[in-house]
Amino acid sequence: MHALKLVMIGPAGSGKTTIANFLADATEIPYDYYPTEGVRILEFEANNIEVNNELILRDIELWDCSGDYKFKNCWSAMRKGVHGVILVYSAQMQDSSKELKEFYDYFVAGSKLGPNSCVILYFDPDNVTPTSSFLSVSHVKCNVDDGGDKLKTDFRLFLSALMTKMQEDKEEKLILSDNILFAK
Ligand SMILES: Nc1nc2c(ncn2[C@@H]2O[C@H](COP(=O)(O)OP(=O)(O)OP(=O)(O)O)[C@@H](O)[C@H]2O)c(=O)[nH]1
Ligand SMILES: [Mg+2]
Repeated sequence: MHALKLVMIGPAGSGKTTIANFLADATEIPYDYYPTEGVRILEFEANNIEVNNELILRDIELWDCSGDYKFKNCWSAMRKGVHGVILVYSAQMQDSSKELKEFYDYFVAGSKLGPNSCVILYFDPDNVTPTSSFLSVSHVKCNVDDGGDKLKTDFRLFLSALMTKMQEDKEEKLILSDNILFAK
């Protein structure tokens, strides 16, 4: 089966590379901030993902995109064939809700994906209330330093919901095409 393409996007310096490395077990500690130039693609396997009561193994292509607008001309290539989107923001930075909305509109709505195909990961070590206003998208607080296991579990839950939804959509399409064949 082809790999599941996930795009990770959010403001520059919000923690995408930190989180992506952690999820792909490619963490280099200590990690300093080096802006991502364009995009990095991390390939790894996610196993034991529950889809319709079955445990599935799936290849993941995690696109760790730069949040810098100078790479905006790459956005269409980043978005192509995307299955799910991970939005990242940091509550330690100035309010990024405007940027998040722009990323959501382009990468999620613009790919005809719904809020279920997206998750928001936010870094908030000082427990400042999240500023994001996307109520229909699930928000998951994360910290690679002390909540690592939780982050991996939350990621797995997101994959499970995403792949279940994709399977349902596929079955619905099959039923529809069968009905069309019958109607002919
Ligand atoms: N979000 C987040 N950031 C962390 C965490 N722990 C440390 N950081 C720090 O937050 C900074 C974020 O840096 P990156 O992950 O490179 O930021 P980025 O979003 O990839 O930035 P661009 O590639 O420029 O778009 C780093 O200095 C990290 O060390 C964490 O658990 N979550
Ligand atoms: Mg980065």
